[in-house]
Amino acid sequence: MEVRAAGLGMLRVVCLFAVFDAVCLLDSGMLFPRESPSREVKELNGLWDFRADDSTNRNQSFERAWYKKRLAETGPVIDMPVPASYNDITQDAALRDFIGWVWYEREVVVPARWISDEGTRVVLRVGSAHYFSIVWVNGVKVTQHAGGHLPFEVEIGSLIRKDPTTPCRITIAVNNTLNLDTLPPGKIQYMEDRTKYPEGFFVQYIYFDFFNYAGIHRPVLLYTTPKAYVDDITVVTDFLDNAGLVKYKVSVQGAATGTISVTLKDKDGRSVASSSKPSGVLKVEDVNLWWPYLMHENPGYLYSMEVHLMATDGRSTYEDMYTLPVGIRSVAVTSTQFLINDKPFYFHGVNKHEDSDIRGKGFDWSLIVKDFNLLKWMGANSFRTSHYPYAEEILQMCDRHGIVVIDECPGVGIKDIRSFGNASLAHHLDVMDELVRRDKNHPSVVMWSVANEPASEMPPAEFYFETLIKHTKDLDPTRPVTYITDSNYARDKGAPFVDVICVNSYFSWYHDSGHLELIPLQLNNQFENWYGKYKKPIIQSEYGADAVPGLHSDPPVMFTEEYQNIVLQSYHSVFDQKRKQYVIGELIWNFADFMTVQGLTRVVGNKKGVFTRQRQPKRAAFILKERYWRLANETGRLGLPPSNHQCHAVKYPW
Ligand code: GCB
Repeated sequence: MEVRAAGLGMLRVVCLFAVFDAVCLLDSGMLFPRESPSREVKELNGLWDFRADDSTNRNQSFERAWYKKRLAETGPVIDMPVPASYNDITQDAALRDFIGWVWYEREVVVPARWISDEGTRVVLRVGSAHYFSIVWVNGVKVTQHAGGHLPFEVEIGSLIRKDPTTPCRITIAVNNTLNLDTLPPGKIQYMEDRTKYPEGFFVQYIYFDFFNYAGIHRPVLLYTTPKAYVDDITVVTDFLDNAGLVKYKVSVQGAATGTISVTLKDKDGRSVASSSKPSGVLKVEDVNLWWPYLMHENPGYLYSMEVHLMATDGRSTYEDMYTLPVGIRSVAVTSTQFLINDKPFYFHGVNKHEDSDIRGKGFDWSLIVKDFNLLKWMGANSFRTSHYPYAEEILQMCDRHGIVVIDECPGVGIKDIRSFGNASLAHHLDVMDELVRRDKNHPSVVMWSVANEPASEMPPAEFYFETLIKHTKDLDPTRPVTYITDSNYARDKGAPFVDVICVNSYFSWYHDSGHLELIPLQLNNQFENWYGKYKKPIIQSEYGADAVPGLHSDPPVMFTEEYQNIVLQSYHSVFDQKRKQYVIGELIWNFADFMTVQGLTRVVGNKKGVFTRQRQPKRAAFILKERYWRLANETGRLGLPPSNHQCHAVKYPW
């Protein structure tokens, strides 16, 4: 590791760790469920019974209390896979476009020991369900949750112990209706013109450009912990010379007293630091830092932090073990650079969606692994979780592979002035609490994005973003915060509060259509104006053009692969000038084609992907691949020919 200015490094460590104690999240933690000698996990994925409440008032299921009996006794049910969006599973257009409550139900066999052992907590956890969810166990309501992209959980041990002979019936009702205070916001409009619309006809308006897929999108599971358990762990990392520093805090629930031991192990299982305090700093000599992909020969290095709790409540003793992967790295922003481990980091990556054929936004390991292989193949070192938090398993992949993440909350489509009101802001703050609580320990997450393209020119945006960004920094003082703007630099009200300016622009597409020759001039001015006004580093957080795969024309016209290529190349020539100054990244819109609502500007979805929805490359993917590998060699300090990388099959002449 290189030696750096020791005084400055020390100052940063002191400042970073001093603010650590300010981190104050929700009442309880949200550790990812992992098996350990003291914890078991039982996945409830697979087929569930399913029924949509298509009554005219969309409320019959509650009037008739469907949760009280087996769903099949309330009416006809169908098979529904979990996790998956329900929209594209059947041949029924009404279910594809359904707005309202849908019901999922499944009976679960709970291991006898979980029931008989009063010292075991049994937790039901839903990775995510879009958007409102209510959960019953054996007809008793146990929890509810608002928000479609973050996990929620509830302890159900006492309930299933009431009558151990009855099977455990889990009922989950999910409603995808969006209103002006949800994230993302939406609006229901009833159509009154009886010459055009039948009685009760309504539409859901949304202000974002992806299909509002719904259902149980991520794994549902039961897991156990002892009655006294490790509830949360927070780590903040840095380094000084060749020593890694891991400041940590462990919180415990279920016991007033107990002893904790913390051991940090390297990849080979060797202990490199340990402590017997619930909080403190672990020092790792000769540290292996966590490096991004293509910035180091050995990216994504993870230590394992083993936390061991022994606690007693007077009568019984409980032992709990939880292992957290920890990557040791630092993040900092200057007026012209983004630094990871004190080295300039240039984002050459993509924007994604959780989206694919049939399963919609449903979690799917095959898709995830394929996407990571494609990212590495094309030399992408980063992505933004446009426009909502992705599954935790995806962030774990990023940690392991060194893919850098801008972690975005679902604040997309805040366009109506009423969505800047108090109720919306309060919900937005809650969502940031939940997001930071879930993702704070991922080394891959280097920045929070609190919104995408809000109407940031509206007067209330100033107070809204000042409050939101300050709150996010209070939650996590260790990471920069941004939001993504498409507003004009002169009118944008939130930019004074962000650490990095992220700008989306679509020159020669949504305006000056067909005029590819204007891109350099307009893009150059965009950068100069934003930097001139704010003196903050800039990421081109979106740019691109639709291309229907297989459509060709020369000279290029819109929607052909050639047009998409020229758009990309025209942007790239400007990036190459500005990245030597203050542009710190470029994220293509989009990694892959994705589904949207039907409309005049969308041809079976948004076609700005450089891969098709089935993950086959368009010509643009090869252009990006060549560029990203070249950038990796220039900016990543890799100094290696691309052939040294197993994911890289084609040789280029540099
Ligand atoms: C944007 C949005 C993104 C859209 C994209 C487009 O600015 O942030 O959600 O899909 O433009 O293709 O119009």
